[in-house]
Amino acid sequence: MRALCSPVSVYTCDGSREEFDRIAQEMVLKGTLVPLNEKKRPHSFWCRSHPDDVARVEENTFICSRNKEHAGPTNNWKDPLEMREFLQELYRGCMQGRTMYVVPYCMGPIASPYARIGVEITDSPYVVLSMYLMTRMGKEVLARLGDGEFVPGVHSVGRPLKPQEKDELWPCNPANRWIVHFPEDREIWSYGSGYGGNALLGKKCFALRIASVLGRDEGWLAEHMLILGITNPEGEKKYIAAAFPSACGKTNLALMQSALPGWKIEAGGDDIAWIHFGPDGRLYAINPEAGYFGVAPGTSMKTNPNAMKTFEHDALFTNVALTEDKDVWWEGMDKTPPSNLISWRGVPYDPTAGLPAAHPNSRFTVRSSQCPAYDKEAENPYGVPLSAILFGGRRSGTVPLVTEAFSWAHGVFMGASISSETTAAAKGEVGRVRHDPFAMLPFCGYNMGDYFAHWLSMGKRGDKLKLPRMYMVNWFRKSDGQYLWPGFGDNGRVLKWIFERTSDKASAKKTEIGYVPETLDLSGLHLQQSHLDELFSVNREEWLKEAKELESYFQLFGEHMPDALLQELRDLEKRLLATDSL
Ligand code: OXD
Ligand code: MN
Repeated sequence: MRALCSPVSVYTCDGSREEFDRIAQEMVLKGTLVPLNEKKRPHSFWCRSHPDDVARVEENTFICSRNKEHAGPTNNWKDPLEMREFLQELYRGCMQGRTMYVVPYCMGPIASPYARIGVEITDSPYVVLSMYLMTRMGKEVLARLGDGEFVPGVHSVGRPLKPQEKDELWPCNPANRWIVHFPEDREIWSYGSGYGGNALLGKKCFALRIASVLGRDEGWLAEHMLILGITNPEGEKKYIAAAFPSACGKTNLALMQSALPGWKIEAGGDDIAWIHFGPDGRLYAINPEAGYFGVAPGTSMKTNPNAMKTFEHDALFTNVALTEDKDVWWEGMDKTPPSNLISWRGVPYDPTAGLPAAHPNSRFTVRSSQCPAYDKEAENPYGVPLSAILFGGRRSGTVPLVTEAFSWAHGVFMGASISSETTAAAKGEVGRVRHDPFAMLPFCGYNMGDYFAHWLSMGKRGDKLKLPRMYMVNWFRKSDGQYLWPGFGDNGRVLKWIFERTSDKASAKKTEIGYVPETLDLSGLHLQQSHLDELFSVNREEWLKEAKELESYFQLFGEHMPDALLQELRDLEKRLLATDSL
């Protein structure tokens, strides 16, 4: 890679704090990082990206399997040999004038038998700092690696420097971005972007796209899911994993403080879960990451106090606004913006201009162990046993607050049916409803139809009584433009019902689409009865439309679409059409 990319020097990261400080200091001197107020937010930095490098670029993301069909209809595909030839030219000399950093990192606790090692080569010091916060990284990883296997990844901002040329604050190459995966070779090549999932290769590229392929081949699951621990007032603890599309509240749910007294929620992970069968036949989840790369706007002491406390120190903020006294601010932190803000574009913020001070996909990057609600079991090498798996999306209509699946296959059908309104986490239009099966649309490294089949096969391998129960949730239902459900800490009420269902202690009503709560603990919450009714309502007309729409979506997968899911769809339609179905 050194011969191909021609960097000035090569540096292997040891993962120490001294190293972080040294690289951060270099970036401060260059002007890319601004140190925040030491008194208010010690050891933290503000950073702004290039205005065109602010989100994941799905249209430039490729799965280069040998056979196009193996990438499936939901991924961009290019022939791997042609792609390799193209990349050889693209990367030639791409790191001129820059340091090549070699970042050995471990996804999962170092001692975990389920953890995997990656090595990211990058010419971005911002990526090095982020990997330090987001993963276990450096010397200890090299020691574990020995001469074992790792997933190689190369990342370049795609902006070689000529001799004497002055660098930009955020070098990148928006006109020429490539996020490329070779699933059979377990390899990642990323070019042209320095932001988030495009550049931190351990996250979406490895822990989801490549790992989903590893999971298919080895009999486990790599999922876009948070992991949380929930303890009832009697001290019994269970674990829940939940899949939601990007920027739909996974971090808020994972770090939540339940509105119900006595119910404790602990955060295991906020974005990715690797799920294996344990020796007792239950499914166990580890969080491959060690940090949060969370969406900042909307995060406040009201919506997510644990997140606010997590990044009180040792945090990196990207594309948020900067206050006069060198602290951070974003929309939703509090009602009125402080005066004399500097916007994410680096200019004085003009509140009358109608533009946000922080970019909607601005982020905080911070170690998860700093979270006051951090679940120590997140370090358990064998993971935590799952009692329930939730699937959710952002849907203003049709989908009730919570529905329990009739069976594993029905739960897989629920996962496959998720649709959600698009958000700022990916480049493109915001607010358009799109299918996002298992919240994995941009992250599945192989044919999504085969992925559905893999989920079904996991259920067949497991003992029915030990498998987690599955649920569909929707915090975002609206009436007259208003959210019907308060969300955030009040989602703890839904978690309580799920907790008790998994011990067969809560009652449910059978509907055409699954079980809904007979009663939910609404103590202390004053919702209009009509709103409550609407939250749990199943409108047959709307669901028939939904089913018809799903039928045409599932056709996309042709013969890769498992019969068992088509059968689930037919059964749903039958229940909806029957007058006395229940
Ligand atoms: C993320 C995403 O950053 O899903 O987690 O976009
Ligand atoms: Mn995500």
